[in-house]
Amino acid sequence: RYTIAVCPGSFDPVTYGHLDIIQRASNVFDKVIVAVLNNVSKNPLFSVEERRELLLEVTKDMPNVEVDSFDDLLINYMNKKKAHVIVKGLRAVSDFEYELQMAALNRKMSDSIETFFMMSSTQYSYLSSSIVKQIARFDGPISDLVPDVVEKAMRAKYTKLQT
Ligand code: COD
Repeated sequence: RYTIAVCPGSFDPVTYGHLDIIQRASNVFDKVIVAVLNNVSKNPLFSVEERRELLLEVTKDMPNVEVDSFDDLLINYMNKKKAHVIVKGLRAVSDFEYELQMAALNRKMSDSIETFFMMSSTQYSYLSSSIVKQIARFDGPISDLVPDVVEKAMRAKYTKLQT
């Protein structure tokens, strides 16, 4: 059957670590929806609209990848999209406990939905949006961590915040 997978996340902002998982998922599943969570509690650097635009830009050469946002339980969103697979990246053991809990709860809420985990490529295993923000905040080097458009958008944000 035609398999729709969802890569959910905050993507504040998208990094090469996210892109690696999205790209690899797009080689395995028929369609991949990258879904930005509109997470009010997280005090994000970028608005949902800005995060979506950056994701659209960096996935534009992946024909079976769509970008969307949601403000709901992931399971409700999955049902709405008729998607059966959640794709998550696993970086280190520290990701495991939380992901195990979420996968188990999601499964309990909807037993037709499976979570697939992909091991982070080793060169990105240390990478997270929050680490990139810490470095960019103090004008440190991030060109190996995020695509060019994202770097530009971050520099613009922090310049604005400082003036
Ligand atoms: N290498 C590989 N994978 C990576 C990397 C990297 N360097 N960096 C991030 N990832 C993966 C993460 O493991 C994650 O799978 C995904 O990319 C997104 O990461 P983030 O940091 O942008 O997003 P999170 O962790 O803040 O997103 C959390 C969710 C939005 C997925 C989660 O909170 C959720 O599903 N919320 C919806 C509400 C809900 O249903 N809650 C109940 C769940 S039981």
